[in-house]
Amino acid sequence: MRLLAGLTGSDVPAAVAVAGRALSAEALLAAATAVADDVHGAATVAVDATPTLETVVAVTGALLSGAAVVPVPADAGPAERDHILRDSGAVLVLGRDVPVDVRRRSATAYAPPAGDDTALVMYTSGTTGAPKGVVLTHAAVEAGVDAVAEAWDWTADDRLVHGLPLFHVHGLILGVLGALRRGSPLVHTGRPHPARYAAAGGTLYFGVPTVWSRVCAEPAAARALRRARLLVSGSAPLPVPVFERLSALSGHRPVERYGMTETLITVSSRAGGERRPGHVGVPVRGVRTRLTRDDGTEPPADGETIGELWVSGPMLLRRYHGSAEPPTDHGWFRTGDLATIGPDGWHRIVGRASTDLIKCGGFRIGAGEVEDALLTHPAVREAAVVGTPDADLGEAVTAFVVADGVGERDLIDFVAGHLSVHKRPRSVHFVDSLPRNAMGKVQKKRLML
Ligand code: MCA
Ligand code: AMP
Repeated sequence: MRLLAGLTGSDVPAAVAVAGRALSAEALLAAATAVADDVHGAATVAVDATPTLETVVAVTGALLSGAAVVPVPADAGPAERDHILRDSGAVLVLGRDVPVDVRRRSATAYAPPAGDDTALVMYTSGTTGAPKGVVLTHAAVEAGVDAVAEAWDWTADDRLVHGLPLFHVHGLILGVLGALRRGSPLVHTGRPHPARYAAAGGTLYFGVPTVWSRVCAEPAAARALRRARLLVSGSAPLPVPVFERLSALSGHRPVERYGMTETLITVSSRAGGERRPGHVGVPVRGVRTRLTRDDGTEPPADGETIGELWVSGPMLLRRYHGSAEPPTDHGWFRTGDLATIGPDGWHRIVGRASTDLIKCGGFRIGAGEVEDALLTHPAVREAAVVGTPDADLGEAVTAFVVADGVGERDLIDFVAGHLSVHKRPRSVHFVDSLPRNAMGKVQKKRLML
């Protein structure tokens, strides 16, 4: 299959290792083909996306069979899991209904899917309601992965290292499918711990800002990365002090890139070019960007005037699953991110238009879904959730609730068990009432003071 070109088309046999267990490219292809034999004919297949070799084999196998793959967060509680399975219409869950045995082998030949066929449906949070399924075609994923490979000079000679979750774009599409397509060996460290990054001996490293900040907190680990070729940061803003400290310790000015589940990576600095702290670079191949003000006009590209960032390109989503509304307007996707563009084309992300999307440790968390979860607890009468600045996580999920007879820990554990662990509030404040305007709408800005 074209998306997995590196598994078959490369002279260098890629190997994948996850948390210490490895498969050669040949063995991965044969084990994945055995999975494809199991699921062949199913239109949509979910994968219990734990950070394991089984997940890599399951996703690869389902893609080989031509199914659309729905990664289910490894830490999802019943409410989130049920929503994803029901909404996507996945008929089975690899890793749960159908066990994945990485020792099996098959040589069945499957016809490659068409570019327009759905490769993945990735669930991601909106400002309100439950997560939505982002439909990504094979052609979009190929274009997205190829564009960053070009920007980062990523070849089969690289050895990619990361330990990111395998249920989002960063860890799964770039971090696994990207490696398989390039034919570069992948070492997934299970969890993104600094010492494991240091020990993995990679040339190319991926991390979210929280990971890079933690790497800097362990200087020996950061220094071990001096042997690498390129460090890449994304999924959330990399604080300038972390950029500077990582540069000083590792000898690498990290490449920063910007993207979304809906658009894949659209803007990046280049391996062969300048890296500017606080900036995410210029559009990757095939991407056009523009800024738009509230009145619909385009602000000047002066590096100072802020507008909402719109993007277009071949890697954008096809649709939200189950929605009749087109996700783009004449090919433009409105990101909801506020940005500036300089006269030299360099982009700076300055914030989000809505306070209701929180980026915690690189995870996108909708305030609305956490509020809805809190409100299902019998003791909670009112709830408002905001993102508050956090030195480690970027933003922390912080809840304000009106409730009787329940403790902070109970509510944190309740959300962790109901939605997913990474969406839990990090703190809960009990208040007598929530600040509301004359219309009765909660005034979140007053909670964030
Ligand atoms: C903690 N734990 C709990 C609870 N509290 N378990 C049950 N109930 C609780 N109440 C457990 C967790 O399961 C976990 O266990 C351990 O405690 C630590 O959890 P946590 O505190 O959440 O982890 P962390 O250390 O704070 O995580 C930081 C992190 C993580 C590793 C940086 O945030 C992360 O992986 N971020 C990556 C997000 C990402 O990939 N985003 C990309 C989105 P155990 O240790 O056993 O697991 S894609 C995107 O944004 C676009 C496309 C882009 O641009 O890339
Ligand atoms: P997600 O859908 O989880 O992929 O989250 C996408 C969001 O992450 C974007 O809309 C941005 O708000 C944020 N994001 C991703 N990369 C960066 C970056 N390099 N700098 C700032 N924000 C980023």
